[in-house]
Amino acid sequence: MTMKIYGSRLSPYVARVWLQTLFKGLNQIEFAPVPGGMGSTEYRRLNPVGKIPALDDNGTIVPESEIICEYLEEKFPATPLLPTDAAGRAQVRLINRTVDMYVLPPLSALLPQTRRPKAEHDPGLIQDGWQKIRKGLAALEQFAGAGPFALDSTPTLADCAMVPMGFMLNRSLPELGIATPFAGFPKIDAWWANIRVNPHCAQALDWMAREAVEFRRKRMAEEAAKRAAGN
Ligand SMILES: N[C@@H](CCC(=O)N[C@@H](CS)C(=O)NCC(=O)O)C(=O)O
Repeated sequence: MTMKIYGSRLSPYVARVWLQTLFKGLNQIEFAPVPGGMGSTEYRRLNPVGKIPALDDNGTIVPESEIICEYLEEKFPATPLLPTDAAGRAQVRLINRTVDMYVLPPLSALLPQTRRPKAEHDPGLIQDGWQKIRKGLAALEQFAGAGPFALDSTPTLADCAMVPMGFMLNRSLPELGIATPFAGFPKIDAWWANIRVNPHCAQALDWMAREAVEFRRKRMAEEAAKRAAGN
């Protein structure tokens, strides 16, 4: 049986694991739809939290993107994406935790705004969310290394977490009036400019850009229908 990752690669958490598999050349890992669909009893039996991604390694289920990445690092130690020294490993984990706790959650809270007509945007909510995201970005600015990758000249799991984050911020926030989310964060801004030179990052970013268009069209239609039904 092949190893499977359940969930759409448009999720920044799934995309992070995808990027790891690209860097490591793990072609045997298949990205598959959630068994039974999101919210289903079938999927909750595998992952009680119900979120994506979850890894299915021949029946061993590992949920949570960070834990999956660490699992794959241990299982496939070739082309390591964690530094060998304790300080470097801590730096990668700190960046990943900052993305997970202080950037993606406030960004997720703003996403429904991007699917509403501009006249229905809530400026207070947007400003509040943006201030929270800025705090997370300020922490990343401090924790990141000299580049060109998130730490130095070698890609790590920190890049796997930050690339999908960068995609989401730069795709969503301009629609809410925040044209250049990385302005004022010179290290992160330079990292974002450099990252596309790497073919794996470029592959993931190009795919996400294409797929996001269709996903968004469907979500907007669903949400407009829900709003209309509520009126
Ligand atoms: N801490 C989780 C977060 C995963 C997460 O929030 N995934 C979202 C998709 S982007 C999800 O599954 N949302 C569906 C839900 O909350 O029911 C991880 O790192 O894997």
